[in-house]
Amino acid sequence: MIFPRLLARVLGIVALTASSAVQADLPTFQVVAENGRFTPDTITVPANTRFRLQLTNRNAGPEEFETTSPFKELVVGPGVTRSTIFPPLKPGTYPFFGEFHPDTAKGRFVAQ
Ligand SMILES: [Cu+2]
Repeated sequence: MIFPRLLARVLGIVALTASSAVQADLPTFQVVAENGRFTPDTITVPANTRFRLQLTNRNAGPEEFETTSPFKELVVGPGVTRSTIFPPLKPGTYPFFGEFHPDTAKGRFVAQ
């Protein structure tokens, strides 16, 4: 039976397209890691809304962007940009840090 399989494929493609369209609409926040710091170090995000963090690493070596609550890790090589999607956050302040520069790479999301 070819038709059900074809239908499933078409539906699968539609579902994929729909979910990537939703992701494209996410609020996106850019952060640069440079000289062992994050810029900006305070990022105001909408509360109760998924969002994307896009990190560009201009350090000489790798950086690892990390939050403990919610738990997220993003390892980014030098000269590389990567992104990750955060779950909806309740209003509040959520610290983040760079695991490879823990003394200087510190910041926070402020969800409001
Ligand atoms: Cu880590």
